[in-house]
Amino acid sequence: MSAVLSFPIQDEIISYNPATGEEFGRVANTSAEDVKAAVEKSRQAFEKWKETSFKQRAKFVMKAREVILDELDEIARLISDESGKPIAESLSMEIAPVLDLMQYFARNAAKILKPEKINIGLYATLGRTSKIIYKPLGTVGIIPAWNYPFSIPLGEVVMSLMAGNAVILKPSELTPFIGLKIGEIFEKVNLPTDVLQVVTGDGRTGAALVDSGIEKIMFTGSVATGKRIAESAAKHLTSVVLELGGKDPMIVFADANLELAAQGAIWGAFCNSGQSCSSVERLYVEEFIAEDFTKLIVEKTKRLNQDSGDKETTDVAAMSSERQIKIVEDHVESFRREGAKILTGGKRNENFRGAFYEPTVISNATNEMRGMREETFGPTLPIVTFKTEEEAIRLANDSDFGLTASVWTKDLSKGKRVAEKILAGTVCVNEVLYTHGIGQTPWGGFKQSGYGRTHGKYGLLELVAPQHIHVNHFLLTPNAWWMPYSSNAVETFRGFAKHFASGSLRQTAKLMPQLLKRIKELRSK
Ligand code: TXE
Repeated sequence: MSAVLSFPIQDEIISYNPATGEEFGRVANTSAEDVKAAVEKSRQAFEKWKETSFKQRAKFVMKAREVILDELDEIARLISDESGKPIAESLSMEIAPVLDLMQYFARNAAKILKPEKINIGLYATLGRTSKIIYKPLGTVGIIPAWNYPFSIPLGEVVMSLMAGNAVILKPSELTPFIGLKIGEIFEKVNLPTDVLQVVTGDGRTGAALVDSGIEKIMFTGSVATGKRIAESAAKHLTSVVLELGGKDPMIVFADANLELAAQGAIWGAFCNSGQSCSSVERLYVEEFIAEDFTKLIVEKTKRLNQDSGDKETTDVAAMSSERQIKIVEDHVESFRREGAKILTGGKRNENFRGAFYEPTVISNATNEMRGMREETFGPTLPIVTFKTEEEAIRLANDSDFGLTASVWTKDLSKGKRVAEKILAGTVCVNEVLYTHGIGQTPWGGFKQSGYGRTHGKYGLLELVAPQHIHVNHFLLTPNAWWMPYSSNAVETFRGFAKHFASGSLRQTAKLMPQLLKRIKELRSK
């Protein structure tokens, strides 16, 4: 048993195929006691793993890529069956991007985490040098959601391993088999025992992992759970990265390529049935093109093919769960009640037994409506109009969330100007949603969307502790600021404040006579 942990079953959780509502399988609901045992094993495994070279770690990651490529269709099918998403998206939005991330971090982690000399300014003239080395943290706990159950946890596993950490992954209770698959992949490449463990279970298992005092938690999920985790992690001073979703705005100016913007809006709102943290959940369109643009959106939405995820031609498939569909029903109902118009969709798709909700376009929405403020996480696209650039920016920023946003215009300088005024972790110009797929770029949000970053250099730096090594190469005299103090010392320190602290060598030269006097004094003591 190396990568996958199998515990005696204390309690089970059942995973369902959301397209059919049928049972997909059962796994252990790992107890707090067994989580504790996993953490102990993880700590032991870390002691050896932290000593491995980047080259050795990369070998495991690159071999794991090969396993995924060998089992490409089987894994894509597993992702579709357990999470509900179309097979096309299992490949394009889960497997392909994470394979790219794997090769990127396998090849570049050493470069990103290379020891770094620091320019310490005038302190260097005193014969000192400083450098930073990056040390692995220990055990990283990964607690992902169910919406990208392969790419999000696997990406974080790979980055944690490349940084030299041991990992415990607690997959979502809605998609445990996909989590176990990640463990199995690393087991196949003989990753040393317990360096990666997968503990299945629900929120209680997750809570036990947070409460175990491990070194880092990487969490993806709801704001409420994120806050609970941050609170509980604080008891151990465990640091946390929180990725808590969004209510992402898309701004379409009249001078945009409207055909492209409409296609982008539809993909941004309806891919993965709208269950992406960076889904388009608010569309702001310039007033005098709003009617034509909305018509275009509705026409295109009506042409989408909704069917089960296992078919290659399915555009929009099942949602992940009944629980999620209820939130969408509730939001659409509140749009209706508050005076918005449902132009297409607006109900469950009764042609299917499972959790299917029709892609829904809504007009006459306003920022005050509940469905414009809370995360829907479903296939809905509410549209609001604006008159000026300032109004568009104000409406886009009028949200508790700030994960991603997009601006659509052919005028790129306007696009960039508006992008920089939007409070979101990522803002795209004439692009939407997909940058989680670029492993090189940071991912994370402002405001209630969470804190910390995954992916890119900043994501990797979350998984290490920078250690400062400072060396004094000049061993002839004591430091001028050491004891004993005297009037001569105080005069020197005045000089430090006035001259040395200016950062200027020329200014500091004025301090030399006083400094020599002070050193002489110290050496005579
Ligand atoms: O998430 P939860 P849910 C949003 C979206 C959705 C809502 C609820 O709006 O409707 O969240 O989704 C584990 N200690 N997002 O209920 O509960 C849990 O087992 C430790 C946005 O599924 O946050 C699972 O593995 N762990 C989002 C994970 O937390 C705990 C993606 C997420 O569950 C725990 C998904 C606890 N006390 C939902 N309680 C995004 N950022 O993309 C639960 N968990």
